[in-house]
This record gives sequence, C-alpha cells and structure tokens, in this order.
Amino acid sequence: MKIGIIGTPFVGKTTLFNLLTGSTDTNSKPGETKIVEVKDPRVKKLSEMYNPKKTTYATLEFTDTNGLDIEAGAKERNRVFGMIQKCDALLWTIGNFSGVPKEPLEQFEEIKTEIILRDLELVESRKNNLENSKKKLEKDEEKELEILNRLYEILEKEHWPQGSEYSPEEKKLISSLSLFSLKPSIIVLNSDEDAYKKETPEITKTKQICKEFDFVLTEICGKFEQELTELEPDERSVFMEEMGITQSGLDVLTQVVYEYVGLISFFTVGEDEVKAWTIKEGTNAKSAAGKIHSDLERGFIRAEIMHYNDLMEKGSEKALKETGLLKVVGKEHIVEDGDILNIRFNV
Ligand SMILES: Nc1nc2c(ncn2[C@@H]2O[C@H](COP(=O)(O)OP(=O)(O)OP(=O)(O)O)[C@@H](O)[C@H]2O)c(=O)[nH]1
Ligand SMILES: [Mg+2]
Repeated sequence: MKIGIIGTPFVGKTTLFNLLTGSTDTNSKPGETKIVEVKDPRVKKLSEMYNPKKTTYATLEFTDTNGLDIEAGAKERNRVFGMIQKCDALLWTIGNFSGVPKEPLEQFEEIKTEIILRDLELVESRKNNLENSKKKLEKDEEKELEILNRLYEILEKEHWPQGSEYSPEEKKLISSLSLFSLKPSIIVLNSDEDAYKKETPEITKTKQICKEFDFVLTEICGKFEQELTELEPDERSVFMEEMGITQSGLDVLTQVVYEYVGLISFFTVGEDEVKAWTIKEGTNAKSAAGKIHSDLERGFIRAEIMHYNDLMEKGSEKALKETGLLKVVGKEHIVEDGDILNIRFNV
C-alpha cells in the first residue's frame, strides 16, 4: 500500500511525513519514500504463540512531495504528480496553523483544481488518441473510450468522479492513465495546538465539502506530535492526554486508510514466520493465496481457516480442531479480517 502526501506549499507535508515515518530529518527531500510497519497487536500476539524465526508486519509506504503551487508552471506540477503516480491513495495535507500561507478551504480547492486539471489533460489526450486512431478500435478500446467520455464530462464541470461508480473491470481499462481523481483521497487537517478540534466556519465548510465528495477527513497535530516524539513515553502520554489526543498520528491514519480504502488483514502462521497480509475486503481465498505466492493461487486446492479471535480464546490450534473452529474452505470463500490461512496447493 503506497500513500502519497500532497498539499500546497508550506502546510506541513514534510512534518507529517516525518511523524508518520519516524524520521527526524526536517530537511525536505521531496519524492522521498519511506516504509513503515503497521504495528497490528495481533501479529505480536501470534508471534508470542508460535515463536517463529521471523515476524513480518504489513507495511505502508509514504512519499513526501513538493508543494503543489497553483502559480507554478505545468512542469513543476507534473513533477509533483510524477512522484506519486504509483501511489494507491493520497493524503491531502491541509495546514491549519498560524503562519500557514493560505486558508484551509483555499488549500483544499487548490489541490482539487490541480488534480482535476491534470486528469482532464490525461483523459483528453488518451481520448484524442483513440478517436483519431486510423485502425478500427478493439472492443476494449471502445469501452475505454466510453468511460473516458464519461469521465471527461465530469471533470470538465470541475466535479469529482466517484471511484465507487466504476466497476473493477472499468477501472482496469483506464488504469494505465493512473488518474489521481480515482485514487482514494484522505484529508488530513494538520492543526496547531490552538486550532486543534476547534470548529471555525472555515473548518465546518471544509468538512462539509469533504462529505459531499465522499472524502474522509481526519485531524492531526503534526508538529506538536512530532515534538513529543523527543520525550520519554511517560511524559509524552501526559501531554497527549492534555491535548485530548488518544492515538498516535500513525495509528489514526493507518486505521483511516484501512477503513476508507476497504483493506483488511489476514495472517499466516508457523515456526518459520508469522506474517500479516493486506487485502481488499471481499477477496476470496484463492486470490488471497495469490497474494502470498502466485503458485499458491495457481495450484489452489483448499484453505484451512481459523480466526484470530477463536485462536486466542481457545489457546491452541488443537483446541480449535476439537471444537470444529478450524474450517476447510474452497476457493470462493471470502476471507475476513483476522482470518489465519493455511493454503493447500499443488503445482
Ligand atoms: N505551528 C505549527 N507549525 C507547523 C505545523 N506543521 C508544520 N508547521 C511548520 O510549518 C513550516 C512548514 O512545514 P513543512 O513540514 O516543511 O511543510 P511542507 O508542506 O513540507 O513545506 P514545503 O515542502 O516547503 O511545501 C515549518 O516551519 C513547520 O515547523 C503545525 O502543525 N503547527
Ligand atoms: Mg516539504
């Protein structure tokens, strides 16, 4: 899961990047990418139970970028977008602290406009290519053109295309364009101590627009939290409590990203390795097996499934077997969050 941090200049993108990735380097290195582990407590518990040689957490990968500057030229804009083209989701950083150059709503509108303009260009150019093609279009290309026409109409009106309205097959047809407006967007309000959790008309309006767009908005005290990382854990929790911050920024965001993008975790366990895997909600056992290795998907026979909660409650695999909680399922079985999978395969 790759996440790109974007925003207008000087709003705390690098501060947020550092907070999320545990980096202490305040020098901006736009385009920099860092991987962080998702510290799912269940993985730790499983690791204690199986005592494996290796424990592997799921990861999130963050990329910092330069500010998107509406006054800067197309070249600069393309450079920023180039850095996050491969990202699966975008974090829009909205600065909400004294000294930030623009008001939150203005920042939001600018990012929105930048993304729409860029996608409009891409859609138009691909559309022209297809329309002016000398060859007769393939069936897929015709379908693609139809989707592009639909998208073009929406973007041209400066509306936001809702990713949920496109089927996975449709998305696949236009995936090579990697349109930014179709990536899940998460809005992070980066507030200072004074602004944190304060509802001004400007903030209310920003929240309202996010809702209309079906974006999720979350608030973080970026700099404050970053400064706290220098303290001892005990001291830190005192300050956090005073501010009413109950979870670290990384935990909050991980949760929001998983929920909003519709991700769940399943696990594989054994003497060699305990590992967490990330999949989309609604993934079946066969595709989940493919996440582990393509051979497991190709040669999939069946999966043995137990649930993390049952395992913790009963205490051992053996006890699960005896109570019928270790299930054998076929390829179409939908994997759930917290399932522990053992794939039987033959290639
Ligand atoms: N008070 C306050 N200041 C902040 C906060 N977040 C960032 N800043 C300050 O704002 C300035 C810009 O922060 P950066 O994190 O470098 O912002 P940026 O978006 O990466 O900036 P560019 O990469 O130059 O576009 C720095 O002086 C930060 O200390 C915050 O939550 N509260
Ligand atoms: Mg920066």
